[in-house]
Amino acid sequence: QFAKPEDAIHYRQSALTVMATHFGRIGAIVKGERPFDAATVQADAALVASMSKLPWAAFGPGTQGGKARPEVWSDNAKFVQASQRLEGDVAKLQTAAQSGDIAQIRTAFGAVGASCKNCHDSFRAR
Ligand code: ASC
Repeated sequence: QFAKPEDAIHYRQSALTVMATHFGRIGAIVKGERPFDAATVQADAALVASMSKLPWAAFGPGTQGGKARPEVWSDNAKFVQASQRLEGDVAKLQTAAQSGDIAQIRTAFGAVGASCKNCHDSFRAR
């Protein structure tokens, strides 16, 4: 799937970067730093949802490196579980975005942020 481990690392970092960029744009709205616009939040949430599916296939055997801790591979079931928690929370963020209700979006945004942090705490090097 990836010719070299570096290609997998580049791919997963890129997917996570795009995801974080669009998540951050929702964050700016949730924090009141940018005006609320439902269509913009929906577009960003849809991108976050799409991107959230991509990184995990690029953490295959032999692709250790980047900021990934060895636990990604040695405790893989927990890593997979953390990625699935994120995907579930992101799906809820997308539903909230479609509702157009800023309070729902804010709550769902917080849950996604907690999922990001949950995985980073165990699996990303500091
Ligand atoms: C972000 C981002 C993350 C998460 C995390 C939440 O905007 O880039 O990695 O939120 O900081 O705790």
